[in-house]
Amino acid sequence: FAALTRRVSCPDGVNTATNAACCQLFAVRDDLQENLFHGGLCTAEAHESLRLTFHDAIAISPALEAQGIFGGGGADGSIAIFSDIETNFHPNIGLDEIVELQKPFIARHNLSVADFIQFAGAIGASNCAGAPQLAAFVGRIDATQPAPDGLVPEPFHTPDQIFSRLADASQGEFDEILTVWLLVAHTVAAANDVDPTVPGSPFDSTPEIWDTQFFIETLLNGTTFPGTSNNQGEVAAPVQGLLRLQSDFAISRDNRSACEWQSFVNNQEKAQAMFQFVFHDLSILGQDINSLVDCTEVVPVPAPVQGVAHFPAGKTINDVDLACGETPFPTLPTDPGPATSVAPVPLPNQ
Ligand code: HEB
Ligand code: CA
Repeated sequence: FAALTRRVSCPDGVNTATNAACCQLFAVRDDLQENLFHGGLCTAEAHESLRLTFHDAIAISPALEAQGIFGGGGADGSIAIFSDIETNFHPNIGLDEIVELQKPFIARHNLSVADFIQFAGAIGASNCAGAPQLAAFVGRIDATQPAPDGLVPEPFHTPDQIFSRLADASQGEFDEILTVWLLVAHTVAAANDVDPTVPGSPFDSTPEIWDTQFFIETLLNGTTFPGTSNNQGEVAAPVQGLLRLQSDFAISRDNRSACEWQSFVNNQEKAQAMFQFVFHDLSILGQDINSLVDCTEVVPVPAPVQGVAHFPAGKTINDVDLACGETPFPTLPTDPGPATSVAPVPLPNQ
């Protein structure tokens, strides 16, 4: 069995790896943890790095290619290589910030930009308690041209638009069910630009924990807005301080996805395993997996989830907007005490 366990010693004299191509990632990981993620925290930089993986990867369209139009290269680093162009696309609003924060790291390491973006997202997510260990590959080929505009979903798009865009990007793989799996990422997320009067408004009450509160809280009846009430792509949230995207609202109640959405409530294992699965495929869109090296072993195994699935204080099953007719909503405890307001996620250090 020696061949199964043989490891190479890395030139850094400290680490070993299953493939020499992974050795360089240890230094990238340590640099990111120390100098971007504040010593390994699930803060705004981690959230934005994870969002960036999606906005780079999803910009690929076989449907455009079929019309003879360049459809983007997927996870090819174009969002950073051509940041002057792509961060001006409307759905990429706010990503200029994390792209600029990542550029010095890209400059001082030797990864392709495409590999770096996906790796930074995986390391950022690993800082969130309860997250899965996300896949890390090296060997992606960098973009030579920017992706076209119009390929990244917007929060004001309908489920039809979002489902068909994700299916196109993935050659049919990301269907309604896998779209819900991808949206597990919104458990560690906030919005800065949907309502610019309240930057950092989180999508669930635990934006630093990879738990299932996002699925619970998106299914509560909406009653309030964190700031102003007339923003494109936003609908009423159930708890003060939370921001609810119209797209999350619509997909959580659409009859093609509502039961899948509810199935994540209090199912931590599912929230880990399904996102781990879809991130693997998202992170290599447009690339040839046969020319990539799997270096997932370099990604830290995240800490276990903190807390138990619950209704926010003051909420019960009576506040749930039941959208899945097939299965009863799980029984959950309510957080004790009076209803509280959820604090914003602090903005990245400039
Ligand atoms: Fe997401 C965030 C949308 C998917 C991840 N998002 C976000 C936002 C929005 C969205 C609007 C906010 C921004 C600002 O800042 O303002 N998304 C969306 C849509 C979709 C999505 C429409 C389709 C359905 N995401 C997604 C996915 C992922 C994500 C798939 C994975 C990767 N996001 C995310 C994150 C965040 C977001 C992580 C957070 C960021 C921060 O916090 O900053
Ligand atoms: Ca959460």
